[in-house]
Amino acid sequence: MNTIKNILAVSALAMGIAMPVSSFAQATMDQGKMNMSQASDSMTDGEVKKIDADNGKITLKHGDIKNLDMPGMTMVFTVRDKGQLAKLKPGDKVQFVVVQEGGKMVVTDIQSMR
Ligand SMILES: [Cu+2]
Repeated sequence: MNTIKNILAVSALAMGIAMPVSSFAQATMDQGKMNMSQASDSMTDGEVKKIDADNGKITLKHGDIKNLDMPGMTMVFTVRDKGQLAKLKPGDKVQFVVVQEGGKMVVTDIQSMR
């Protein structure tokens, strides 16, 4: 009898400890997922500096890229869809979406603000 009581007490205790931990882990994970999906959709402001349509590259002076934790700077991006470069020219104000893919920054969407 005592053994069963002890087991019950121990498992109740273990559950009391385990529950908050797992619900905390769950909440953290959900938040992580939420942040990621929000981040991948977030547009970054920028200004076109240079376009290399043949190689699908664009030089952008960009604002803070929240999803990549990158402060504003001027840098070269690879554009996934080269066709999107056709309607842009240096000096254009743009909004773009950039993701990190295999260590490379890839612009998945870019739109002129005109
Ligand atoms: Cu940058």
